[in-house]
Order: sequence, then structure tokens, then C-alpha cells
Amino acid sequence: SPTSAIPPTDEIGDRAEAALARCGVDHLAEATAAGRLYARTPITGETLLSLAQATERDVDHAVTAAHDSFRTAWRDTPAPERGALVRRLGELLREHKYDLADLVSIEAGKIRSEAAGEVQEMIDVCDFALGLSRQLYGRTMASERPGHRLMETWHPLGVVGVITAFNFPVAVWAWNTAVALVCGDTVVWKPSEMTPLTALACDALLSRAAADTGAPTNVHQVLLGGPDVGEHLVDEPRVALISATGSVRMGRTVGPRVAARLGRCLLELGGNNAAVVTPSADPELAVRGTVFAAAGTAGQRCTSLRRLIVHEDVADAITERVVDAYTQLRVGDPLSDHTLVGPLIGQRAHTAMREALTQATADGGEVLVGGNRRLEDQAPDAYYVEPAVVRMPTQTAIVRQETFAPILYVMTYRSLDEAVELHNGVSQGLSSAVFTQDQREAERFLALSDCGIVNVNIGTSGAEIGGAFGGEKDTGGGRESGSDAWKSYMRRATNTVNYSEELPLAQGVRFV
Ligand code: UN1
Repeated sequence: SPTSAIPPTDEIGDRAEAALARCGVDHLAEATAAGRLYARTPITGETLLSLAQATERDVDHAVTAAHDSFRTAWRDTPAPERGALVRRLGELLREHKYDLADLVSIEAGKIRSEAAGEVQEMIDVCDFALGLSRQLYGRTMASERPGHRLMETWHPLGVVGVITAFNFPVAVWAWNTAVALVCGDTVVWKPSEMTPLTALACDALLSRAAADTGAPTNVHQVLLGGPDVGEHLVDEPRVALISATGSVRMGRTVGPRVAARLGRCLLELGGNNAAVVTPSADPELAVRGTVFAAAGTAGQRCTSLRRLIVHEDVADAITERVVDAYTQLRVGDPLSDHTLVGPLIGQRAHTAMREALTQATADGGEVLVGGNRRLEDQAPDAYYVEPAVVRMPTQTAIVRQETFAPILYVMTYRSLDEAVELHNGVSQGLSSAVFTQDQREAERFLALSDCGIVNVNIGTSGAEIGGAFGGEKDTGGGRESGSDAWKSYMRRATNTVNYSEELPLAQGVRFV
């Protein structure tokens, strides 16, 4: 496959600093030897600068500040006024779209178009949250008693701890933060330790939005650091909701810890997403949908397509076209407009990909295209790979595991029931797709896929913000972003109001 050349780290560092300065990050806290966090770029694999890492005391201070501003100001600010903050944030994001996109490319390795698309998700969710700020609707129910009103009202929850992953370093923060803020919550954010600069830029833009709209600046706090910082946040009793995005392994740690203090948790964990291609599928759509979902973002979306389940009558034709498209994917510098596949985030991701390919081959799989490392001579510390397609005889253990890299396993089926069985036969349940022009097949798949996201004639990745985003089973069950996902960020009160002069008891109970 073709490649694009890798720029020197100095040049990338200058570009990052310019973007940071434009976003309002002028002062980067000096790192002490003890608590150092390195900002790196996967484009060259080298260090850009070192930053100070949050301590346990910093976590305490951040939560105190967020909690105070929740109690003394934000929860009592009318929701439409809270919306003004998010509206201003949306304006600043429009203004700095390409600054943030640059930082996303530099720290997460996303190609320009996808990085800009991620910032667009932030802008979209700000618009959504602004509308929501006038629509935090509760229901009114028919009371069984005369002269009584039964209703529910929604109230701010408190401090929300947001933990995000490297692969969507800004959009997932915005989904949580824009919605939490209009819901009257304050936010403490622990971004991935791999994307600290991007996080500082978001925090600076939000601070500016707060200053411009007269909102308390303490409504948002950011804590840079590794898993230990996340753990302090997770254990902090004043954090009402932990919204965490990451691996299933991370979720298995976070979930029980939050549950132990009876806190609330919203988990967005791994996916192992599949598409079923039926004999009636439009081959053009199926192939294009597959290639973007499987090779896009170098396979590093939680919604990335990892399994292609193709009817045996069309398997050869579809696979051949996918393989052909893969040979043309340009791998390399994500800042170059011609690149389609940027780097993996780091060495561990590359090792995991190598090991998965070795295991798949040992299981009888055949690598049809890709899998090789590229550009090693130009950037020995960066990990560029050719996305791989592997034909598998069966759905072995390695296929059932999520490897966060561009590997697409292809399997065949005979009956739709068999396809659904294979599809649902993994522990994760995030996103799924069927390519078909047969309405019965489409409807049957919509009903039987056990995922939180089920698509027809589009791939598994690239969801719009208007829907609720999240998945079932090991994916954690949380829902974020659009639809009524806001309800997770508020507490519901059921209210009964008696406007009569009697005191009838419910269920016909009599007492004195
Ligand atoms: C993620 O990979 O963590 O649907 C989120 C998508 C994006 C969000 C992905 N809108 O692919």
C-alpha cells in the first residue's frame, strides 16, 4: 500500500504549541521529577513536552472546587441560562475547530478529516445540549386520588467524574460535559494520559466560555495523570456519577469500586462489532461501509468493524473487493491530506495486533492482505501498519476478543439464524450492521442483534450524536450523547401534590 512521509517531531511540536496558544493555553505547568507526564505524538512516537501530573491532593482540590460550585451556584442557575455556557462553548469550538483537530491528529494520530469530524461531534452535541436546556421534561401521571397531581421532576445530580480514552479524546468529553452542564452538574475530567494537550485546550476553551457568559469557572476541572488519578476520582464520595470510557478491563475495576460506595456509573467499554452481508446486499455499499468501519481510524474506534459475517454465496466477491480496496489505503502521516490510515497509538497496540494475527493464523486463519509494519525506517518509534483482512474458518477465541487495531476477520454463513448466532456470540455488545435489501432480513436483524447500536446498510462506526450511544453486555450498558441519555446525569423526583381539602390515602387504605 502507498505511504506518506513522516514529519520531524520538532515541526509537530511547533504546530501543537501554536494550536494550544490559539485555544488559550499559554502556561503549561512545569513538571517536577516526581509527577511527570509526557505528551507524546504517535506520528513519530517521540515526546513533545513534559507536564505536571495531578496528585491525590489535586484530585481532592478539584472535587472540592467542583462540588462547591455545584452547591453554591450551578444547580440553582436556571437550565436555559446554563445552556448559554454550552452555546458559547459551541461557538468557540467552531472558531477553533482546526486547532483542536490538529491536536487530536498530533496526540491520537487521527487523519485530518476524522479529527475535524470528531470536533464536529463536539459542536453538534453543544447544539443538542443547548436545545435540551429548555427541554428537561418530566412526566405528569394520572393520580388515583381526587384533587391530587402526580408528576416527576428532574434535578441536577452533583459532580460528574468523566474518564475518557485516547481514541476520542475530545468528542466523548463533550458528549458528557455539554449534557452534564445543562443538567446542572459540574465536571471533573480525567482524560487519557496519552492526550493531555488536547484536554488542556478543551479546558481552556470551556474556561473562556464560562468567563464570557458569567458562569462560575469552577464548573469544570481537569486532572492530568494515569490510572491512579482515575482511581482517586472513582473512590471520591462527592462524585455522584462516574462516566468512564475505556476497555472492559478498566470497566471491571471502575464498576465495582463505584458500586461499593453506591455511586452511579455510566460505562462505555469495548466493542467487537460485526456486519452481516446478505446475498441481496448492494455490494458497493457493503464494501465501502466495511472499509471505512474496519480500516478507518486505524481500527481504533470502539465502534470499529472487527468481524464481517458474509453469506457464502457472496463471500468471495465481497472479500475480493474489500481486499482490493485495502491495497490502495495510504498509510502514514495523519496530518497529510492524502493519508487514510494514521499510526497506532503505540508499541503495545502493535504487539497486540502482531499477536492476534499470529494466533489467528495458528487457528487456521489466512491473512488475505495487510498486517505489515510500515515506515519503520522513517519513524522507528512510531507504529504504522497496513490494515489486515483475515479469513477465519470459525469464530475462535481470538476473534471473540477485541484487539484495538485494524484487523478484520471474515467468516461465512448459510442461514440468517446462523449469522445472528455468530454475531451475538461474543461478550461485547456495542455496534452492529446488516447489509441487505430484503426487508425481512433487515427487520429480523434489527430485532435480534444484541447490541446498543444496530444499523442497516451503513457500517458500525460513525454514529451521529442525536442518538443514545452505548452498548450491552461487556460494553457496560451506559448511554451517552443524544436521545434521553441526559437522564443519567440527573436525579428524578416523584412528586405528589394534594390540592384538595381531604387526605385520601392511596390504595384505599383507611387510618383513623
Ligand atoms: C469511541 O470509539 O469511543 O460512532 C466513540 C462513532 C463515533 C464515536 C466513537 N461517533 O464511531
